[in-house]
Order: sequence, then C-alpha cells, then structure tokens
Amino acid sequence: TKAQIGVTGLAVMGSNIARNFARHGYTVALHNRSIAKTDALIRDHGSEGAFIRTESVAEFIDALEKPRRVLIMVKAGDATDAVINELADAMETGDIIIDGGNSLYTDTIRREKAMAERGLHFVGAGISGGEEGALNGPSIMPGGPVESYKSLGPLLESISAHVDGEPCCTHIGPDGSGHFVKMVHNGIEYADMQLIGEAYDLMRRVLDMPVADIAKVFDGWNSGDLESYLVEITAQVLAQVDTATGTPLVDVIVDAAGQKGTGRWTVKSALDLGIPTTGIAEAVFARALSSATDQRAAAQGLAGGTPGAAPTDTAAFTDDIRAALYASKVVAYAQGFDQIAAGSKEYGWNVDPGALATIWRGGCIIRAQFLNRIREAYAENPDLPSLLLAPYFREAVESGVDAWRRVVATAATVGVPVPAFASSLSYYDALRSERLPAALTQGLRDYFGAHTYQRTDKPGTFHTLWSGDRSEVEQ
Ligand code: NBP
Repeated sequence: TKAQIGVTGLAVMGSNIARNFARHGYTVALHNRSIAKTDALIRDHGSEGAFIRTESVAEFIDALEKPRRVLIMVKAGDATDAVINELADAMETGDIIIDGGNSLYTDTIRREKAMAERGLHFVGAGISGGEEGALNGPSIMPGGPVESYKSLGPLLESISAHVDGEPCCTHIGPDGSGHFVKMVHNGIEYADMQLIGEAYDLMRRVLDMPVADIAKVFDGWNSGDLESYLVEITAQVLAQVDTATGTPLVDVIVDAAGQKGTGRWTVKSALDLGIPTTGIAEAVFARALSSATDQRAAAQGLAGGTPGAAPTDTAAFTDDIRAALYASKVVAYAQGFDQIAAGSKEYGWNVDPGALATIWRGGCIIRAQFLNRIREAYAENPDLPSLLLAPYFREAVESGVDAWRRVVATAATVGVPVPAFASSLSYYDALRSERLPAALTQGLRDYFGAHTYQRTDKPGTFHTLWSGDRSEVEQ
C-alpha cells in the first residue's frame, strides 16, 4: 500500500505531526535528511500506526499515492527552499507540497509562484500549538490553491484540534495568506504575553503581592472572560517553586526575553501596510529592552516614581488590573485583525476574519474563550470597522475604561513600566478623538517642506507661503 501523506523533516514538530496522522488511521511515509531521526521515530512510536520508512527522496516520493501530498517540517529559510527544490524535481503535475514551517509569507508567495509554473500545488500552512499541539491537535492555517484544499483539507482537518465539533483548520486564501495569518497570530501571542507580564508586574511591584498569591489571581481569572491557554499556564509558571533555592522559579529566571522573529516580522509588515499594530510593536520592543542588559545595568539608580502612591485596596486594584488587561487585549486583537484585513486587501486574499477566529479557538497558543466573541462579532457584521466597535467589545471596554485609566495613571506615578497597557489606552483615546494633533503635523510639514494640506471647510490642496507673505495658495 501507498501512503496518503508524507512528512519530511522529523524533528519535534514533524515527528509529532507524522504520529498525529498515523493515529488518525493514515499511512504515513517518513523522510528526514539524516536517517537517525526516521529510525528513532519508527523505534519509539512505530506501533502507533502505519509508517513507511524511506531513506532517499526517490524512495519517499515512490511511497506516496497520487496526487502525492508531502508535508515539509524543516527549518524555515534556506533549508525549506532546498527541500522544496529537491522534492519538486522528483514530483509530477498535480502533486501537492505543503510547507508547515514558520516561513515568511513573502517567501511563500515566491515559492507558490515557482511551483505553479512547474504544475505543482504549493500550500503554505501556518501550524500553531507547539510540540503538544502537533501531536494532539494543532490549529492549522493552510493557504495555496483552493483545488488542493479539496484533497488535502480533510486530512488536515482530521488531525487538527476541534472545538464544539468544528475543526481548527480552514482554507485561508491563496499563496502566502496562511503564513501571513500565522505570523499575525504569533504577533498577537507576543502582545498577549506582554499584557500578562504587565499585569503580573503591577501586582508584584505596586501591590507587593507574593508570587503564590498572584498565581491564584491568574487561576481565578481563567474562569472568566479572560479564560485562555496563556492565562492558565501563567498561573502554573508562577506557582512553580525552584527546588534548588526554594523560591518561586520566576525569581531565578533571567529577565531577558528571547525572540525567534515572527513578532518582528509582524511589526515590519504592519509598518509597510501602515497599520498601527501598537500592542504587538510594544511587546516586541519590550523584549528587546529586557535584553539590553548592559544599558539596564548602567541605568540602575535613575530617579524613580512615588512608591507611596500605590493603592491600598489590593482587591479593588487587582480588579482594575483585570479590566485593564481585558481592554488592552481587545485593542491588541482589534489591531491584529486590522492588519490581517489590510494584508488581505493588499494581496487579494479575501481572508474571512470570522473563520480565522473560529480556527484559533483551539489548538493554538492564543486559544481563548474570547475568540468565540470575535467570531460572533464578524458573523453579526462582516464589515466591522474595528473589533472595538462590535457591541460586545465596545461594552466590555467602556465598562472597564475607568479602571484602565486608573491602572495606567498609577503605574506612571509609582514608576512601573506598562508600555502595552498605556499604548493601548492611547490608541483607544486616539481612535475616539474627534480631532487629532495631526492637523498641526500637517501645518509643520507644509511649513518646512511645502507638503501641502487639505482644509476642513472646502475641497482642494493648499499651501501657505510661509517664507513669503503667509497668504494661502491653492495647488
Ligand atoms: P527545526 O526548525 O529545528 O528543524 C530541524 C529539521 O530541519 C530537521 O529535520 C533537520 O534535518 C531539517 N533540516 C535542516 Br535544519 N536543514 C536541512 C536541509 N538543508 N535539508 C533538509 N533538511 C534540513 O525543527 P522543528 O522545531 O521541529 O520545527 C520545524 C518547523 O516548524 C520550523 O519551520 C519551525 O519554525 C516550525 N514550527 C515550530 C514550532 C515549535 O514549537 N517548535 C511551532 C510551530 C512551527 P536533520 O535531522 O537532518 O538535521
């Protein structure tokens, strides 16, 4: 018998997805550059299902039923290009190559075009959920030709996570759309984690709460509208006690956050598209600042805030923090969905935001109750100008806005950084402001660069003769 799917690249992600396919009854052809990983998988998990062990690409391709479906799970970048080219040389018209790695969407656009010219289907699929998700059900965001989804979709849907009986996998759109939405998903994940970090820091440094108590607060929040995987694991990480020192583990972890690049890609793309994804940008910059350890060391002793300004009612301020966290989270998602809409428009992808919220409800790192509300918001109004204006979110943010302001004001007075809370609040205030100081910016641009401006009272383009008699001329 031939295999219905082949997986090449059998590190953590690839081997877990291969096992996931096999556990769902598919025959899976296995291939890895170095044979050791293939053999280890067969040795340790060969009994979980039907695997076909192959050594060469030719053998691998020959083991697959037609049209062939090959999932690549290798390191993003040059390694992925090398594997695609090797496979394409051995494949035939109508075969499907799926890249399940964290590839940059512009690479996916380029690869899809090149493969289409060779008569092959290329599917860039974002896969979220880490190792555990890969094995037990990830959230899958496949892009690429719609025809390929007919044959591939059922396989991917069956191994994906399911919520209320619905698979966390749907066809996103053409070429790079799947990897684009996965990239923004990761950007939102950065924002979510930064907001959680700020909430923790406020309880720690403003309210002086013991770490174990903060763990309990997050645990409690996980049964309300903040219910999510990240809030759940925050409680677990905070509750972890280091066996060597007997102190909370979080206190012995070096406070310099790493990043692999998808957050940075999201912000670069937001800048190119002109979308103010401030929550994600603050999160990426906060990680960079945390890692500027020499500068931070040199800055110790700079004048701080007023510790005496800390609120005395711990329970009330903890509630305020919860409201600020929720409102800032709504802003971060609203911005992320704006970026997806802008990318979709720029590249002609037709991404359905409601369908995306649906497949993010399970399997992925940002899975949360909240995604149900986003799905409902787009079902009610597919042309929402901003998620913030959907009735449910508007109500949620407006009812928490006073608490949000108290939190940001208190943090500033006491001297605790809350970049994501504060910039999200500023974004909200800017969005609802009838007039913005951009009018002055336009005046200045016209003064030094004759960049012209528009008037509020009549159409046309105008310039003031700043270095002449300061009269206005129409351009
Ligand atoms: P890695 O990203 O660490 O890649 C290791 C695999 O790439 C091995 O199978 C290795 O083969 C293969 N490989 C390399 Br490196 N260079 C190659 C080349 N030139 N030709 C052929 N094969 C090559 O594995 P991973 O952590 O399992 O991630 C796989 C993909 O999934 C990545 O794109 C990653 O970004 C993405 N992803 C990871 C996660 C996660 O939580 N880890 C989540 C979501 C997505 P070898 O065994 O012969 O060295």
